[in-house]
Amino acid sequence: MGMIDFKILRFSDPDWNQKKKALSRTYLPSKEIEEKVKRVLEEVLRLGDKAVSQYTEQFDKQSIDPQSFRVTKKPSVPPKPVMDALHWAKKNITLFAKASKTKSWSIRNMEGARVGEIYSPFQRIGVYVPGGTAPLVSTALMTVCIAKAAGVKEIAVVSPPPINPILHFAIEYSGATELYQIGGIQAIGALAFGTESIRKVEKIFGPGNAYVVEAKRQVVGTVAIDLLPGPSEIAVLASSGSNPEFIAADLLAQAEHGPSSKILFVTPDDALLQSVIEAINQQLTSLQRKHILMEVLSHHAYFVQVASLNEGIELIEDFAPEHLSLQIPSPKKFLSRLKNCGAIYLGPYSAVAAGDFLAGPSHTLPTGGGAKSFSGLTLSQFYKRTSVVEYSKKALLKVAPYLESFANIESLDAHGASIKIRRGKK
Ligand code: HSO
Ligand code: ZN
Repeated sequence: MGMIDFKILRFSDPDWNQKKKALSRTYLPSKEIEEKVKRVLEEVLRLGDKAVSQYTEQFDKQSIDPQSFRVTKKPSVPPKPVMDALHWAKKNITLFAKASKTKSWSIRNMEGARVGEIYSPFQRIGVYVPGGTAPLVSTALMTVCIAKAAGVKEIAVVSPPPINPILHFAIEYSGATELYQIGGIQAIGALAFGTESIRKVEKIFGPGNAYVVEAKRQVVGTVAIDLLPGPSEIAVLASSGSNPEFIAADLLAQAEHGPSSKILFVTPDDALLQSVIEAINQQLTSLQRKHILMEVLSHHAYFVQVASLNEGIELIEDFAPEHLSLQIPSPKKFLSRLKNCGAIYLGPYSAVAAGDFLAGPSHTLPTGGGAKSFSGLTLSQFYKRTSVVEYSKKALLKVAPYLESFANIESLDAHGASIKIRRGKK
């Protein structure tokens, strides 16, 4: 084939340090997207359902009366092979979620007061499930099943119309309590502000396109959000002896998500680098989403020869990938040095697609370098935390002088008086 002009960077390149730096990313929404999102959100806040309906017509080319936003029709049960796959995924996801549960706790502090934290699930949340060219059934499972495991009572899912029938089934099967056939910025607005037909939620979860992600960012403050996941991406770090065909397949798998997906291959071994490119060229010919793959491979794919595995690790930490596949001997040894990756896959048989579909951890992960500041979706994000403090008179008296000192320093005498009044008297 050889039609693609692959971007190959080498440590021996004269401007290597510059090139290396260019792989680091910063999330900045485009001005155009930012303004459009602001306009649509303002309209949803002002006009409620009417605006949601208008934008659904304008952006999704679907004319839906607000009374029909909510999907009440029961989905048909999919064929057995689909059911079996959904069932397996749901079980693994729920197992993982329950194992990660943070328990309420308390200790005695230095003066003997009891201090602790209690966790309670959100009462009402919203989950965005993208539509588009691929019905992301696994995304429904990987958000809603976790909410369910956390004990969230009301799980309102929004998804752009028309909702694929299997996706519809998966949303209900995961435990959604409401489903609305609305998508895009207007759906995020509806969840955040509430409309006549959709009650406002406390927190919004789920991935989406650049507009949805920006809309989530803009409603922070009105509601909480999980994270800002963008187009999928993968980095693979490999050394001599690893399987170029497996590597090529994993790179292509994440690249097929969309034209702005990113892929990064890093190795000290130039021969392996060449074999991975060859394998990509070969595998590409038989894949369906070739147009997307070609776009990603030509514009957002980097094949990097580093001087050593150490340099490779540094580079990956700086790139902060959503997924990292480690194709090196004893990969676990490197885990303590990898802190900026959404999810790490160890060894040749940990196909990233297994994690995408059913391994257990949520595939909603930080992208675009966001892994430096954010973590992937976990059970704990479906909880709120409240601290609890309980003093006895004895414990309070022990620290009364300190409390009164603070009150003096901060010139807040009512604070001081609230301590004094408890002193002496029974
Ligand atoms: N790779 C995507 C998740 C996904 N893959 C859904 C297939 N379906 C984000 O990690
Ligand atoms: Zn994927």
